[in-house]
Amino acid sequence: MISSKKLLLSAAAIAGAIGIAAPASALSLKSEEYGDLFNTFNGLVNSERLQMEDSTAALHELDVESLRWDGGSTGIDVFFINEGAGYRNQLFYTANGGDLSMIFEDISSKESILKNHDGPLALGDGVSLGAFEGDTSLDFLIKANGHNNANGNLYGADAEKNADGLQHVIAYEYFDETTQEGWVVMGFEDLYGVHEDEGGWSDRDFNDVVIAVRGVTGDRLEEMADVPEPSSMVGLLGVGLGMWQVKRRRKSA
Ligand SMILES: [Ca+2]
Ligand SMILES: [Ca+2]
Repeated sequence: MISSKKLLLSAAAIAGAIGIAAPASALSLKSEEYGDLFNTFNGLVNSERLQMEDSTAALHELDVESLRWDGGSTGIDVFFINEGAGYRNQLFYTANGGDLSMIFEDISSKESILKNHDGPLALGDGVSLGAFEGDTSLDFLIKANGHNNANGNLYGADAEKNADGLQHVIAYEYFDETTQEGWVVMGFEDLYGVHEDEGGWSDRDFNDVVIAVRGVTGDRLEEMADVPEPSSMVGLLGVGLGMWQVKRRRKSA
């Protein structure tokens, strides 16, 4: 009989041999130390579109291009919250614009909004990226359907670098009063182009990959002056910002 340890070792060896990341399930946001955080974050994910309403005043939208390591001694942990994707997306990060490092090789799950019977992730699975040195800017990117298509589009925080020139990432800050820790909840859109209402093929729902990240901070959007409105965010925002949008539209009409 083969011991479970041997099985794990051989799985890791196979993963290494064919060049994919080892199974990414070292951490779980459902474990006791995190209290109810998984449910809190998962509750922000609507099955149709990612909507994060600022009802608790704990959520602030962040400028996704400003994300950086918060300098904490525990490093950065990334947790998978949910996916509403037909694609099997991959998640990467870069530090200070360096090489892409993989976080999740196949973001699909038996438990997610758009389930996959052979999806490898459990909701809440997490990976530790470790700590960094000095000021470290971080970009989180998805490769659309990357598990099935090595040439899938990469979508990160810098919209100009995305194939369609649109923003594919949103980020919200969440402060957990229980643990006194800051989190960033991020949603990604995996479809190319503008919304179908504008003649495109995308639903722009930003729930194709949803993650929660500990150890990262960023600049709040509402505190930034002279920032051009990311037009791609129309319809994604909570009630407060939605109203702001309506006002802007009226102004410009
Ligand atoms: Ca899926
Ligand atoms: Ca989508």
